[in-house]
Amino acid sequence: MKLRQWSTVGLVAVATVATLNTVPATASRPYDPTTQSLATLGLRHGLHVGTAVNMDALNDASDPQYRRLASSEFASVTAENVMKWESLEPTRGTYNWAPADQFVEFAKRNRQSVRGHVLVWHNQLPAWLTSGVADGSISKQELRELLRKHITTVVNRYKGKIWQWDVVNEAVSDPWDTPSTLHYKGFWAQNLGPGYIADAFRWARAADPKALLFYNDYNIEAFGSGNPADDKTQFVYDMTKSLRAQGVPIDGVGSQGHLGTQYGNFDTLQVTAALKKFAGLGVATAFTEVDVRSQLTEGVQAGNAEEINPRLQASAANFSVLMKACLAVRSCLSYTVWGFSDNHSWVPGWFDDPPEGLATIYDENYQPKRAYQELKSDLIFAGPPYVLPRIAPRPRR
Ligand code: 9MR
Repeated sequence: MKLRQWSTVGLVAVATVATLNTVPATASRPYDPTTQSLATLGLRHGLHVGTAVNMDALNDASDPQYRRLASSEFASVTAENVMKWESLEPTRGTYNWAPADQFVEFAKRNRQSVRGHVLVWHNQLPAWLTSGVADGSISKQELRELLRKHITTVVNRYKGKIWQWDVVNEAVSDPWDTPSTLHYKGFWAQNLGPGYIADAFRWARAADPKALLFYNDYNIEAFGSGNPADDKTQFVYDMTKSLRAQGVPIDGVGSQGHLGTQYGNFDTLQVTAALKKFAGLGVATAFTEVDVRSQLTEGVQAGNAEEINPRLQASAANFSVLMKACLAVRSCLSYTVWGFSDNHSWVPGWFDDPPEGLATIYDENYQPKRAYQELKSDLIFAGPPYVLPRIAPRPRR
C-alpha cells in the first residue's frame, strides 16, 4: 500500500518533470531561462527588448563583441545617429542613405524590429538648414515644405521596414529652461509654431499607413504635480490627448528613460501608473532610450568598491523599475536601452562636469552587470496574472 502510494507520487512527479521539460527543452538539455537572451525572454511576453546601435562600433572589425551582442541579445534596434537629418542629408538635396540602409539591413538579417529615430528634432539638423533659416535665405513657408519633404522621403524609403517611428522628439521644454513654465521649445516651434507636431504625424502617416507613430521625450517616466506648467509628463499627456481629439494619427508615446543614480527617481508603481494613464488615451507606450548613469567620483575612478557597488546596484534597480512597470502594462510594447556597453555610451562624452558614466547594462569589457541580470530576472519571473502578452494598437488613420 505504502509502496503503491509512493510509486503513484513518483509517476506523477516524473510525468510533471517530463511535461515541464517538453517545451522548449530537449531531453538532453533541460530548459534554463538564465541562458536565454533578453530578446527571447522579452518575446515570451510579446515585449521587444531593444538597443540603440552605433554604426561605427558595429563596423569596427577589432570589436567583434559589439556586433555579436547587438545581433543576438536584442529583439529590436534603433539607429543611435544615422537616421537623423544631418546624417541623411548633409548637403541640401544630396542624400547619404548608405549608413541607414546598412543599419536596416543589419536588423533584417537578424530578424529584429526597427524603431525609426528620428524624423523631427531640433538637434542634429544639417547646417545648411539651420543657417539658411538664420540668415533668412530659407523662408518659414519653405521650411515647412522642407520638413514635409524630409518626412515623406525618409518614411517612404523605409516603408514596411519600420515598426515604430519616433516622429517628433523632445518638443517640450524643461523646468530649468527660460521661461520655466513648460512650453513648446526649440527650432521647430520657434520657426513654425507648435502646429508642426500635428503636421509631422499626418505627413508620416500619409507616407506609411502601417508604422506605429510615436512622440518621444525624456523626463516623462512618472507624473509629478499634475500641473502642466511644471509637470512635463502632464504636459505631454495633455498634448497627446489633444492630438488624439483632433484626429492626429499618433499611436504611441515613448518615454526615453535617461535616469541617474544621483536623483530621487521613481518606484515601480509610480511608473506603472503613468504608463496606465497613457494607455487610457488609447496610445501604446515604450521605453525608448533607457540608461542609468552615475557620477564618477575620484573614488569610483580609482576603483574604490565602496563607491562603485552602490552605484551599480542603484543603476540595476532603476533599470528594473522601468522594466517591471513596462511588463505590468500591456500596451508597453518595447524596452530599448540607449547603448548596451559602457565603452559605447553617449554619457561620458556628454556629462563631464562632474564626469558621469557606468550607465549601461554591460561594462567596458562586455561583461554583464547587475543591471543586465536584473532585467533578465524581471523577464523570467513575470507572467500571469499580472504580466500578460502585449496588445499593440492598430495604426491610426
Ligand atoms: O546618443 C546620441 C549621441 O551619440 C549624439 O551625439 C547626441 C546628439 O545630441 O544624441 C544622442 O542621442 C540622443 C537621442 O537621439 C535623443 N534623446 C537623447 C539622446 C542622448 O542625448
